[in-house]
Amino acid sequence: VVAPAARAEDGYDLWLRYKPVEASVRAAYAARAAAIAPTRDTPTMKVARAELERGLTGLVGKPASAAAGSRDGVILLKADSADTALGDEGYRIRTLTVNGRTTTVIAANRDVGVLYGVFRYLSLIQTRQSVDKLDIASAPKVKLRMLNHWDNLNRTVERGYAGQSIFDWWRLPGHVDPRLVDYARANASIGINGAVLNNVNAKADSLTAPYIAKAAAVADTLRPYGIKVYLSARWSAPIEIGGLKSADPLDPAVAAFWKAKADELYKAIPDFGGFLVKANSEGQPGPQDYGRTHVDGANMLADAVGPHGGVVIWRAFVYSHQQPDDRAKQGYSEFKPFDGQFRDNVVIQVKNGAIDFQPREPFHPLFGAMPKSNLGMEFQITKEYLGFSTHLVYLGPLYEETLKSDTMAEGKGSTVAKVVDGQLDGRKLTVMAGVANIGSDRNWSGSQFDQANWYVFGRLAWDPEASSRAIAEDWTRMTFGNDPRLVKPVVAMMMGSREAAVDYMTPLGLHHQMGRDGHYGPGPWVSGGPRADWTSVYYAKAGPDGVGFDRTPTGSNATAQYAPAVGACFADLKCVDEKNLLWFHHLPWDYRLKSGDTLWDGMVRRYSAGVAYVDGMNRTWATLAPYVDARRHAEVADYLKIQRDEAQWWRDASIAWFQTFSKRPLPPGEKPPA
Ligand code: GCW
Repeated sequence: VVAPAARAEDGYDLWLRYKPVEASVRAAYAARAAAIAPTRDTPTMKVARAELERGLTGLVGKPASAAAGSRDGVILLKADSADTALGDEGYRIRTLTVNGRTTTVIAANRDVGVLYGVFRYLSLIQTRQSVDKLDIASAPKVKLRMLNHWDNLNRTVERGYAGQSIFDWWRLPGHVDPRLVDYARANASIGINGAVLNNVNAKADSLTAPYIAKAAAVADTLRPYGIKVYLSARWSAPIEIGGLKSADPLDPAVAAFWKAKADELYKAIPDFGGFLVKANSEGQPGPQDYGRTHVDGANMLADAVGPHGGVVIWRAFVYSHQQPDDRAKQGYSEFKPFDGQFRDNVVIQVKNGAIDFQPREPFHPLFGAMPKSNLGMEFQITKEYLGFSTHLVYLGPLYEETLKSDTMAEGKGSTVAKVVDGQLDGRKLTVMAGVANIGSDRNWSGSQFDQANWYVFGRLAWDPEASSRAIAEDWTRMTFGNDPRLVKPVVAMMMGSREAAVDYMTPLGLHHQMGRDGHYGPGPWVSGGPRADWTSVYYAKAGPDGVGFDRTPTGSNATAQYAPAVGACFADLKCVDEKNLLWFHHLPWDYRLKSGDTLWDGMVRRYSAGVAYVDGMNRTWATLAPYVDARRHAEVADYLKIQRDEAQWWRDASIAWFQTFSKRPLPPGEKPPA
């Protein structure tokens, strides 16, 4: 334990650390960024300018104020371009000559684009790129880039591992924690433009007048940063807070309740984003309680917010224990038949995989299957199934793997990314949502490295085709520093970390093997309880004959929910990628893997490889002490030790459990479980 030095680095600044650049390059940067031209001041222009000033002051020295063309090195912020390529939120940064003077122009059609451009410009200096001859244009490919907070009104956070909710409902609206401004800055810096403030397992209270006033105060704080506020709506609110007997979407009184509620919301929050809804899933109420459909429910709400420009984001994470079918099939079965029936302002939000944010899942079969509907992506940033906030697992490769998956829906190249950004079917209302990992901890995310997951989510929402490695490098440079002796090993650690977690938790396509309820640590033996599809044994199907869930035509036939070429490949042992093997197939313990190992031996080796990777991260991190400030270094080192022990725990427990079925010895060189 290191006693915190005064003003020690604690991670609060996230990737927006504006520490002075090295003396050797300072003059060169300062020459380009010597002054900022006066701007026309909208609230957003004000914060853009303030951020630029703050960043430059930290990085290269306080900028002067000077008109463009009056001297070299002036930065001009312009929100009056008419550049169709940039859209509402894009920006262009160029080095131009004004009156013979070198000038950097950060231009956009709207002020929020300027703000994004400012963050981009600062990041160039933060990552030590040249700002001498700039010509950069960038516009987001996805329209709504949102965080979904699963935050409860009592400030607990469902699946949150970073302290309490940052939304302090007790003190709002009278007091707005200034921390919300830093939250807004961080989000704007990566292009996030929406936040759902409350848990999808919603309480109707959040829609009462006092809470609307609180949400309005949050909205006022986030607005200059281009971030809209949304709320999760509880389906049964008309009964709970509206005094009605029913929440039937076809009951005119129910529709009138929601219309009045929408009017009330928009009066308080004129740019309110809309509703997020979890209906008829895991015990939440929904239109099916009245014999109605998801379409009836979503469209009724859509009609309430539509006149105000609002959207309804309806989650496809729907499954029921009364439905005996493979849970992996239920989302598709529920929604696919409704393609084309939702209103234009409805988005169906689909988790990346068909079960639930597992360390690895094949892409959800709904992607590509609903071309006539708006289909959004829901990733989980908080690491419910990936070791909470103590395990170092960089999620960039997980997101990228899903986004690059080819649905083949409209032939080769129909990637999930192209579904999500609307390219494939020409859709305009597009969504990428991330379940936030943010809380009241000083470092926001519970661990230093989990900040990278927030960061990469935002960057990929801006451009779903970006490279998670390049993003990891930017993050590392901005968060820790630019010394190549630091950057290279840290990026390497990050890039392999997700695969390592898959290996020590659920190798070769295994899934849902964690402890019951808490979802922490191994629990492959979990069985019984209220429902089979909440147990590990249901998913692993381990027995003397082998292991794995048969989702081919001889089993649940979930493979038939994919485009024929994709489904056929998943179902074919010669084609399926071994990383998804046991997701789709039930195989004997002596099945031969590509390596030549038997399935049993190969599984054991993968568990061990995961542990070995974490060992490696511990060793690498120890060598990086000279390049990282002491407090953050020590915290990461402590967490890596926890992760090391827990990777071993996962390996040992899993091997011990599965060996009771395989009844085979461990392969040579493998240590028996402790
Ligand atoms: O993964 C499960 C979580 C629940 C969550 C649910 C959902 C908000 O364990 O905590 O509830 O998914 O996504 O709705």
